[in-house]
Amino acid sequence: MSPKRKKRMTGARILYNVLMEEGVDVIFGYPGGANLPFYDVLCDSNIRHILVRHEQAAAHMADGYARASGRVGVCLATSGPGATNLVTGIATAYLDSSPIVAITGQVERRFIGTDAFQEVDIVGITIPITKHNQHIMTAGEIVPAVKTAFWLAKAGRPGPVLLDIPRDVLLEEAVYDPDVVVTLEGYNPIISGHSGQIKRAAKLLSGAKNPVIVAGGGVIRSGATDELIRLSQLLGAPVLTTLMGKSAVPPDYPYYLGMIGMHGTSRAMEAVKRADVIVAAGARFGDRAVLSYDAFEKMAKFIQIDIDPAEIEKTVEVDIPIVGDAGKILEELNNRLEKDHANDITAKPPPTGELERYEQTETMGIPAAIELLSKKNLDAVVTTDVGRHQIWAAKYYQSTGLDTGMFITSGGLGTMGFGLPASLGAKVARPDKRVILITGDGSFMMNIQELATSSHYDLPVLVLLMNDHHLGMIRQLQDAFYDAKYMACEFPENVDFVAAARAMGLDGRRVTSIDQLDDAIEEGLRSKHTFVVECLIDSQENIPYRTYED
Ligand SMILES: Cc1ncc(C[n+]2csc(CCOP(=O)(O)OP(=O)(O)O)c2C)c(N)n1
Repeated sequence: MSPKRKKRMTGARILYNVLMEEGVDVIFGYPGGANLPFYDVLCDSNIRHILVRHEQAAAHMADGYARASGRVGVCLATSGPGATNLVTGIATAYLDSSPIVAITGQVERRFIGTDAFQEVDIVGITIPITKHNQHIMTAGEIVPAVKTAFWLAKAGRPGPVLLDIPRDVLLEEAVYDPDVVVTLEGYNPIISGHSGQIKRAAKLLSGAKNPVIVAGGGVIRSGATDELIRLSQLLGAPVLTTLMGKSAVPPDYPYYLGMIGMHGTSRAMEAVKRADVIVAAGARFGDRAVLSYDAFEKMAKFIQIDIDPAEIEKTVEVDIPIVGDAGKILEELNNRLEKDHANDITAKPPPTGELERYEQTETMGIPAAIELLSKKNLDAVVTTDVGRHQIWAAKYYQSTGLDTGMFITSGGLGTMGFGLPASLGAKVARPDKRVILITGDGSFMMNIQELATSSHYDLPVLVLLMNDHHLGMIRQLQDAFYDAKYMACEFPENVDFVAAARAMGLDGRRVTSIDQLDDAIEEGLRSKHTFVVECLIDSQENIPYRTYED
């Protein structure tokens, strides 16, 4: 069915046509009374629909799809509880700057404001967690609203947009005009950096003794890796990343020193402390990355590159702010350095020594399991959940098969339950790639129902489940800060995750020692379906936390 141009049709049909025009090939959704008119159109359409088992998962799938493909992910829910179930997924995408469009059904216009059945003000609820949201009150508004939504989701700093459409707007007729041009006066994201600031930055860097580069998620979103590496090589500057910046540079890049911050490597933190100039690209100096704002500010001169002017100096005083696209600015900065300062800079050789490695032991611990998987150097997209396993994965998953942007994690909101649906969204986006999920028993349970979605649509993911029968991160915090008084952090051994996978048409293997793990992973890699490798973790090894002083 190809979209018809300039004809009268229902709002639902208009919505379908404009989504087609925007190149949407898949929607992650769940039906209800308020969005059924749209499902009626989707019934025999060219847009693939993935029926999830919980709307939260639809939002995470759209997010995983967006991160793995660089395209806009789309999720769909009904009014009321369907819409509120999307909220955690929308907030997750917002905090990690992931472009998704969420479409919600709404009660009919005449009922709005009457506390009608399944009425909720989802536009009001999502104001602080969307880049933009909108009530669509007539069918004639659908085309400009959808075009605006897709443009805004991707323009400048990416993020989620929500469109709320009453049921009767989907049913009423209007003229479909696909040629409507949308312009947003006043919203013009700055792409190229200010040339004067770039000149100043080049001058500062050319005189720096120990420049370092911190790469955040913005480097990945902007595709700035090549220019970042070029800058690092021009200066001989170490590259450090934030959690969101992991996979911005290849793990075997000789100047790469790992992650900074609370869970960073010693070498990265030493490099930061030695630095006289720090270039932060697409990194927002979050509290977990910086550790001590006071100490951080005194350390070095800062050059901050960010597409979002709101991020400049939000937390750290900056000497040279440059607003714009990270890739574009780094390119301009590199050109400037080569043109004006070629004789002033001598690139330092790459730092010697190994990236922090985990010494593998016989114990079935999380880092040992992750290192074993990492050493296989698989060409894979890796997603994680939230907890100790996430941090171990960020530290020790250093596979050379990890492409830029293919480490997908909930860094900003820290959403347990993100991993499984995000991995399925990533698999939909990248069927050519193997997808691996590293998760914990707490997080996995939060969206475990999506194993049924994986089974239904045959979306294979290798799941490495670290079952320590604990909310390990909580246990660790109680260990460190509450005199080891453990409360509400232990789960009894009453869930057989392999059996749960089998109950949903999949398979898996439970392993109790590290020497069984390799076999189980290999079996999972051979499987054509999602395979759960449940590792019974016998240690309560804490992740290293560092303070600024460490
Ligand atoms: C939705 C949600 N609720 C609560 C938390 C707080 N929290 C952070 S980590 C964690 C424990 C995670 O446990 P698990 O998934 O088993 O991972 P582990 O730490 O054991 O590796 C909790 C409860 C959170 N991040 N997200």
